[in-house]
This record gives sequence, structure tokens and C-alpha cells, in this order.
Amino acid sequence: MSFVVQPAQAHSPSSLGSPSLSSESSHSGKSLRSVAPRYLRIGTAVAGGGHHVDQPYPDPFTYDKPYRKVLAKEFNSASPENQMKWEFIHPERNRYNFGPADAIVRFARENGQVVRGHTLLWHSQNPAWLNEGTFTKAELRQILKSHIFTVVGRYKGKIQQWDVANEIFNENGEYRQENIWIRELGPGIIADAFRWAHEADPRAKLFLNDYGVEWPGVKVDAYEALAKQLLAQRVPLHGFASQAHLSMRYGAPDQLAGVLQRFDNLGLETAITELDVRMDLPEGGVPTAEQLTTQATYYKTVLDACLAVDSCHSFTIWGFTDKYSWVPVFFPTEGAATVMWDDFTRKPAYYTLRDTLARALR
Ligand code: 9MR
Repeated sequence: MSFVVQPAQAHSPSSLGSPSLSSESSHSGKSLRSVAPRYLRIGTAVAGGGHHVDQPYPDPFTYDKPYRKVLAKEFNSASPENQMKWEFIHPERNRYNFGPADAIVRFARENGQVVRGHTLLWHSQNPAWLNEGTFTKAELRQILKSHIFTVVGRYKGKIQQWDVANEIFNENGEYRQENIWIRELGPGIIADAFRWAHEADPRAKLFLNDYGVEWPGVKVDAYEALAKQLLAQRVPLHGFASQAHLSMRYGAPDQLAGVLQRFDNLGLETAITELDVRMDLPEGGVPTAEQLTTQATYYKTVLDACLAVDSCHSFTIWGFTDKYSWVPVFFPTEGAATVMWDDFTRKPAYYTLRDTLARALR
């Protein structure tokens, strides 16, 4: 994906902010986390780093007080959006930058939130010193091992789930050759990453995480085969997660429960880790009431899938306000992908999630 920088548009059309699928009054004033069943964590990405760096606003998590208030009130799980990625936390070979990640972990602790660590082995957002360096295979392996022990070790006991391997297969179900670790060291490195992470924090649940796995297909088949293989080798793999970056261009994720169930059947945990639902914006940039209703049903379909599968204990949306969404930066004609407008007023999707959580079996 390439960077297309476009400042976020500020809007909160009052006529469209009113709920259509469900009503504000039924749980008015209550938060998502407060109505959710106790076994289910409700999470969000915590905005900072990545695309935010090029936007005309200061670091959201650090400086936006109203943002922090909503973050603390609505969610009981937090995923650093970029702050634990290699380029951010390990910017030079012999220097780590823990400050921003530490601040999120502290905030989470103060607000009764667990943290999802993201991520340890990925093809993207790696620092230049790693991408452009010349290393022997033995050195590369040592670099990965030492990174995992350092980062996972630092947050030992403070991370509920780690996305150990992120987006390792392409759409054809083949290992991604742009992943430096897989390309240089072979896919066997994935098992090592899980073993090292487990050694560094034996209580953290270790996940495979990807997008494009919301419908059955070769990519899901590849993950299922890998999961079986790792489990047979007694590798400490604990979970499979669907990111669920959805676009209303491609239809509702109505087979997601079936996909998650396949991993549940292997004895794994499952999770939704990065849900958002983008749409083509009409001229003027304001979604129609009908689009917002459709968006709410997509959000509900994903939550229902998680609720239907026993092992799904973590449901995370990739940001809660359009003000900071990655979507318009990467897809310039699409947007409005989150559950709140720029000023944190709620969209129908928010109320639908809250009603669905309140009605869920406990
Ligand atoms: O939301 C993240 C954005 O700030 C970064 O610029 C971008 C760079 O790749 O990554 C975004 O988060 C991604 C996540 O880490 C992995 N799954 C896809 C997410 C959206 O691109």
C-alpha cells in the first residue's frame, strides 16, 4: 500500500448521527465495555505513529484529551496501532524506543484494560537499518530472537495477546516473499518466533493475525494447515485472529463465524483484531443514512460471529473515530469507516454494537 496523505475531514452530520437500527435510549450513557459480557474484551487501536505522523495534528493518544476520555470509558482492551511495530519501537539496531508503548501499557493498567501486542514478525513497517542492512542468516535470526526477547520480555505479564506473526500469507495462500524473515530464513522461522515469544512471556496468548480471512478460501486453508502443523509440533500457538478490515464494496462477512469455528475446532482461541468498515463516500464526503445502516449491519455481523464462537474472547475495532482513521489516507475515495464521527458523536454502528453486546448471552 502506498501513502496518499490527505487531511481528515471534520464532519458530524446531526441528521445522520441518529441511530436507525437500534436506539440510543435503551442503554443511554452506558459504554461498550460496561454492557459487554464479562468474558469478552472490547478493544480499539490506540492512535499514534504510522500514518498519523504525516497528518496535521499532534500525536492523538498523547495530546487529545477528549480522545483519551472516550478510550478509557468505552474499551477494556487496547492495541497500540503502531507503537510496538519494529520501525517505531526498534528504530536503530542498538536502540529501542519504548516510551510511547510504555505510556499505552500504563494507561491501560490505570483504566482496567488489557493490551494486545502488535506485532513481532511482519513484512511491513520494518526499520531501514533492517531492510537495507546486509546480514548473514545467523545474524538475522539473532536479530529477531533478541528483538522478541527484549520487547516481549519488557511487557511480560502486561500483554494479554500478542500478534506474533502478522499477514504471513498472500492472497494465493503462499508465504509472502516480501517478509524479510520468511524470505531469508524460510517459513520455519515462524515456529521459532512463537517459541521465543512464549519463553519471554509464558502467559501471553500468541496469535496468527491477518486480513482477507473473513471468508473461506485458500488463505484460510493455508492458515488452517499451518496451525495444524504448528500444533502437531507442539509450538506454543494459542490463537487465530481475523483483522476484519471490511469494505462495503465486497459484501457482508456472513461466513466469518464458520471460519472462526474451524480454528476453534483445533482448540485455538479466536479474535477479531482490527475491525473497520469503509465505504465509498458520495460527493461532499458525507455518507447517506442508508450507507450508515449497511455499515451498522456489517459491524453487527462481525460481532455476532465472535459471540457465536466459544473461543472468541477479544473483539477489537481499528480506531473508534473517523478523526484518526487510517482509511482515507490509504483509500482516498473511501472513509467513514469507524463507529464515531470526528467529534466522537456516535454513528448507528456504535449503537448497534452496544445493543448487541447488551443482549449477548453471558
Ligand atoms: O493503522 C495503521 C496505520 O497507522 C499505518 O500507517 C499502517 C502502515 O502499514 O498500518 C496500519 O495498521 C495496519 C495493521 O498494523 C496491520 N493490519 C492492517 C492495518 C491497516 O493498514
